[in-house]
Amino acid sequence: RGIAVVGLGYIGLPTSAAIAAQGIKVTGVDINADTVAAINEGRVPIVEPDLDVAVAGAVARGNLSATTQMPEASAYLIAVPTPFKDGKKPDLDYVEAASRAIAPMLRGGEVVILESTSPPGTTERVSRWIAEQRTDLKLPHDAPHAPDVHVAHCPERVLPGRIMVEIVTNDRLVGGLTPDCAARAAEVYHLFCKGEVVLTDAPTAEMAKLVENSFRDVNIAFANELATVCESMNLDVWEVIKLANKHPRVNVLSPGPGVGGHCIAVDPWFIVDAAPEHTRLIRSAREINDARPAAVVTRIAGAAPQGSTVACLGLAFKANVDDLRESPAMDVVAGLAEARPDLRILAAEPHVESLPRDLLPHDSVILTAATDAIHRSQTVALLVDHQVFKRLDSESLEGKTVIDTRGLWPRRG
Ligand code: SAJ
Repeated sequence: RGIAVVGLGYIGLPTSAAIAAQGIKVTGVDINADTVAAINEGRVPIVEPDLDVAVAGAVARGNLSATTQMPEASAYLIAVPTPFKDGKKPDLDYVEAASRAIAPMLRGGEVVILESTSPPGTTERVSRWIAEQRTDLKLPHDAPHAPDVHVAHCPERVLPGRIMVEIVTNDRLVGGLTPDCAARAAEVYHLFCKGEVVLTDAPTAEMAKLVENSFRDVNIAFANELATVCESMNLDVWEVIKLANKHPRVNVLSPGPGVGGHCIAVDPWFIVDAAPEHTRLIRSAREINDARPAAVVTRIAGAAPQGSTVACLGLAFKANVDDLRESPAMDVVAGLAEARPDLRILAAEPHVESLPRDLLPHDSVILTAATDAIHRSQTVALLVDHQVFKRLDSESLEGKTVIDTRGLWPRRG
């Protein structure tokens, strides 16, 4: 029996490909039949450097196949989404569905590993969901000394844009419901990880993952607050940060138009939800970062003359990726179109070919090339620091009002 990876998204598919690259049989499981069909043809439904080659190779060699039916396997890796429901509660429905789908396939001796970022206590719930369906099996939450099935948490830590590298090189935390569960799960990671595999208990691993992303969120919020302060004092925040970072123990992150993606803007809420009375700083950081797109809209709207044309460069959630979901740049463009219907907005995003669906209702927004957008606009707002935008800093920006939310271009006179 091989390894089953449940959920073939940004984590599950690269993980499947990385394990299959070691010559191990991997079955990827997804509820989306189109995703399954694409993968079985060696195609990749998401864009991530080097993932297409890895998947095509693994499928061609017969080490990776995809299915909508849960298979029998010796190890199950759960990599399904854990969103924050209606902005209020962690949504564990996908984890529960995956656990319940795995339960009937178990014979004893398997290890079930939760990779999805989850609130503390979720790994134990996986064990309980399985136990509810399989009263014939001993699960580690109530039979810690001799469980039939081992259950552990191993949070994913890869950075979009660098996933295929980091999935192999990153250190991994493996938190077991028992020490034996951690040891069993670690064996899976030793198959394909070159980084250190560190063993701990499940709630500590769950919390450590949330801390990693909250640490980054709080530090970005600090940078964003500095940006607002410096703007009010007419100081160049980028210069201030560059100089402060000359101190050997200071490393301020970069301000921007907000925090996007599905992780850093979500995971801190799991900690706030778990301990609302002790999380003033984490909550404030979230609020500061969430307020950024609207502040950028106000800045652009204040600079753009009535009836003029504005170039908005970048729609992706961060530099050098094509992912537009949960993107502050998208929020800025949509917010500007709503706040200033008199403006014509020329949006440029080199990673997409047509205007994203979310912007279609805004008639004043048109997708075009960055050079064209700049040429036809009086006001230029840089929203994403894509490398390809760096070299646009030339005479083309001469005489225009430039709002560089990422500090990509040197400040002009
Ligand atoms: N951002 C800033 N300023 C910065 C750094 C980032 O405004 O100085 C913005 C980005 O533009 C983007 C957002 O923050 O909108 C998040 O980008 P990111 O590159 O910081 O992180 P993600 O969401 O792509 O990936 C994070 C990573 N976590 C950490 O670095 C602690 C990754 O390792 C995790 O695996 C991933 O979340 C996840 O899946 O949890």
